Amino acid sequence: MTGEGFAHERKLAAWNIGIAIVALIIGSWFGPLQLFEHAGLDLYKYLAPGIASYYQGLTLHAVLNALIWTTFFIVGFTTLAVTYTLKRPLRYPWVNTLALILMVVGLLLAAVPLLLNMATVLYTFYPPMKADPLFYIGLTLVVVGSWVAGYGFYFTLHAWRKENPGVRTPFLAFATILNMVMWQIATLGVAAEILGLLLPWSFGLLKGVDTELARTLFWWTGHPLVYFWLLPAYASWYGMLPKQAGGKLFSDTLARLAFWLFLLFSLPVGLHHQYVDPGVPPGWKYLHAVLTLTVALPSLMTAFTVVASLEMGARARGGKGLFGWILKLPWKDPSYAAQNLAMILFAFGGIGGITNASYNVNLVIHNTIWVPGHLHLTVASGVTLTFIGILWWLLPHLTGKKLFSPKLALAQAWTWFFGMILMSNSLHLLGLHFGVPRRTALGAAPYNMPEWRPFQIEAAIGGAILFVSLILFIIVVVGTVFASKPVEKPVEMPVAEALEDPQLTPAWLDRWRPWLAFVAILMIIAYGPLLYQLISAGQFVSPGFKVW
Ligand code: HAS
Repeated sequence: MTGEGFAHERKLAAWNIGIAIVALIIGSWFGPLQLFEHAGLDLYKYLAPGIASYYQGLTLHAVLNALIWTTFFIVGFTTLAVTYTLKRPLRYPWVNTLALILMVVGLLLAAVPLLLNMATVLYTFYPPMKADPLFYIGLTLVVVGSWVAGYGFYFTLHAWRKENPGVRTPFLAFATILNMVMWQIATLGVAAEILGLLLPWSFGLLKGVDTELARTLFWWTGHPLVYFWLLPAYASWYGMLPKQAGGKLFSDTLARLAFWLFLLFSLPVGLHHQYVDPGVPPGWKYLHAVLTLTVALPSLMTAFTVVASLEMGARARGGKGLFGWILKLPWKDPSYAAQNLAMILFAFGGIGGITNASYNVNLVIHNTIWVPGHLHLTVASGVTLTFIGILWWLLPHLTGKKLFSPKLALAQAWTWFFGMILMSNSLHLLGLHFGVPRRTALGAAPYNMPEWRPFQIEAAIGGAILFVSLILFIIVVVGTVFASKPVEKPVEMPVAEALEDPQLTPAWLDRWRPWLAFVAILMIIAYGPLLYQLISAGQFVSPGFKVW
């Protein structure tokens, strides 16, 4: 497929990615406002009139950025990655069209209560905070739509395998489809939570809810959710970025192994979000802590393989010395630079993640503003800045128009980078040293301490830089779509070749059944007895609260 082929697939991808971009722009608008509020500068009434409270803004920020931007972008990106690298159209295009319709209807339904302040429950929607039923129905449809998109990809892969017996699945198709499989298993938890507890409760059919059971089902989904965001970024780092750097994928075998390990270990780890929950016995927390440290392994493998691939590219471009090669990477290409900067920030976010996973350190930072520090280095930097970098080739690929001002796109990446450094550094320090709480309108809190102020100002400066970055992002996107000249020749998806022929990759790294069986066994061990215990001791008594 060239930049001009597969019209239906390209249209589907364009819709998904267009919606994702709008969600990112609206959602990100609230981020700097939150940091300004913490530093004592409440700008909501000027820049977000109509928003009832800090908490409604925070809910919109997190739902739009963490759930909507990511899910729509990932489905759109996967549509292109699968069809481009399998070199065939979708097997049943109507399945993926239906998926898009379900996701859009879900988004619109959820938007109503969100905007009317009837679902100010933050993105984790922990009960006993209670939202309007439309919010739960809307989110369910978005998730179901993403499942249906997944089915469309599986049918397509199945057809391709029949047409190409014995051929290794191209890496990008393999990696992005694996992510959809992982997502389907991951979202069983939140599906059970919403359909079995929250929706009947919000309709008044259940008198009360069991908050511990609901949280446990939520985190069944909640942690693998972060790998659902991360794996497409990794797919780009492994399967595209080396090409953009003039190199090759260092090891197809290692890359695939890392993805299988993610499928296995990203799922049974949710309890590391519940170390402080009294209703979960310590043995289960210990098991999930061990598995959490295991899931860091494929990320460490990724750091090795990706950096090796980039180094090969830089050396092919004349790079020399132990670190001198880094200067020969294509830093002037905004698509490349954004992704490499994302990678650097992610390395620090990952180290923070390993810190969080350690039970005793977690007790210090849990529910403090350290956690938003961590999540902004991971999902808001490692993932989002990578997706933005992908957009800088993807928009010209989809629209047939040149990127509007590569210089502004480059400035966007660097401002995002520096803004996130200032913001995350101060949030980490505030959480660690002072135990400053997260998810709190700190500017209005009577206990806001003078010694917090310098860090809050640092975070607000980071927020201001990020605000500039957001404006640059809007200019480049709108300029490319509406005001740019046509490209001279279609922009191809950058697909990196592997150093060794992928046919030499062991066949067991291209077989699904044994891995899926391992996943089922691991999930039954990690969650089966605990869920049995929680359900049989269930206390469905808590009424709902509308806090803000
Ligand atoms: Fe996390 C909380 C543990 C990764 C996101 N995490 C969160 C929350 C979010 C989030 C959103 O154990 C908050 C949820 C909430 O609202 O309550 N996290 C981990 C661990 C990892 C990890 C062990 N997190 C992520 C990723 C995320 C994400 C990825 C989003 C995409 N996290 C936790 C824990 C909590 C938590 C606890 C609960 C905290 C609490 O108490 O509430 C690991 O997977 C991280 C492994 C990663 C690495 C980094 C590898 C480095 C690479 C880059 C190499 C590049 C280089 C640069 C070196 C070990 C791959 C090259 C440069 C050149 C120039 C070439």
